[in-house]
Amino acid sequence: MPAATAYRYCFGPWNLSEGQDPYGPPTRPPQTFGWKLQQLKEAGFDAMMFHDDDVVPDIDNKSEIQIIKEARETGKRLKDAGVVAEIVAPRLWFSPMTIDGAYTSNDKKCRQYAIDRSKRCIDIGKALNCNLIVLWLAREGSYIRESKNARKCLDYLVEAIDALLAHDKKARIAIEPKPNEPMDLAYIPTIGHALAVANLTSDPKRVGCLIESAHAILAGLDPADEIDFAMGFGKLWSIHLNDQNGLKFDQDKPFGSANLRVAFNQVRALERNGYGKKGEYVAFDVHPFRTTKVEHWMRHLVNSKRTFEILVEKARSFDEAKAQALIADRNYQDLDQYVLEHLMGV
Ligand code: XUL
Ligand code: MN
Repeated sequence: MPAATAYRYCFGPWNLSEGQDPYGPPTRPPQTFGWKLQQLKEAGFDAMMFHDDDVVPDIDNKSEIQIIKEARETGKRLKDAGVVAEIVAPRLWFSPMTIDGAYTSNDKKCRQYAIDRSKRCIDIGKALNCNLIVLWLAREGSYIRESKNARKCLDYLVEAIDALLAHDKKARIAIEPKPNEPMDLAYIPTIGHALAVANLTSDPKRVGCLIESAHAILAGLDPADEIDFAMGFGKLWSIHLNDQNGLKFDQDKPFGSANLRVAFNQVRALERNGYGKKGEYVAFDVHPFRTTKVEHWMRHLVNSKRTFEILVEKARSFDEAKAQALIADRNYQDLDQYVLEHLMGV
């Protein structure tokens, strides 16, 4: 039997969010990067994931030299703390230049802004000793179909990714699909789309994907099947585990919070494919509930990690022989019940 994976864990500064939503202001005061780093260490996490402007705030108003200088300073703080930078993602959805999309904006100047900003993001990654760049393609889609030419937008996406691959021969790009929000519909809604786009680029080996549980659920898919699919191509380079109660806004609930069985199947899929054995991290893209008090600010992360670890035990203690016998007998009724009782601990 292959050795069991010893998982390593990650979250981002944005996962210690302050509680604002479209209907109300923050409910917790902002905290410094140093405080977040200390929380991460104390809770036994190994790595931090970043947006470019988590590392260099106000990035659009800084020179390339200043950006690298600040990124190196953060790199040193991480090194001193013994924390790895797992990924860096360009925040391509905030600027006035990305109102109508980033790489797929109808305005050439805006498309160029998005490419230039993404190149700076790769430079920041380098300064943090991190070559994995995540693209959550937030505004690459449309509100109404007639506003954009989806065929042209596919070309724009490939051109942008090619420009990033050429900027740094060591950079790897992981596309994080999401079917909607903020757009009505996004151009890269699923892992199948992400991997198909990877194949159109100049160096498909360097383009993979990141699965987020909630995003797969919003696409009407089971995240476990998305994991098996991506890992069949050797392309799952990071994962954002969380949960989602049905088809509504992106909830980023604690892992397993809405559907423990769906969470269990994600863990089984990660286990059977050997996720983590090539150094991939388990990241939790979860947010505290708006009601969370300051003194409970880390609970959603600590609890998600604990649920994951318990489900790893559940996946390892699942009686495969019993399951296989039920499968051979096409007795999926009792297989279903066995899964429920295994999860209930009876
Ligand atoms: C948005 C989302 C992002 C990405 C990183 O739904 O998940 O936080 O993970 O840009
Ligand atoms: Mn995410």
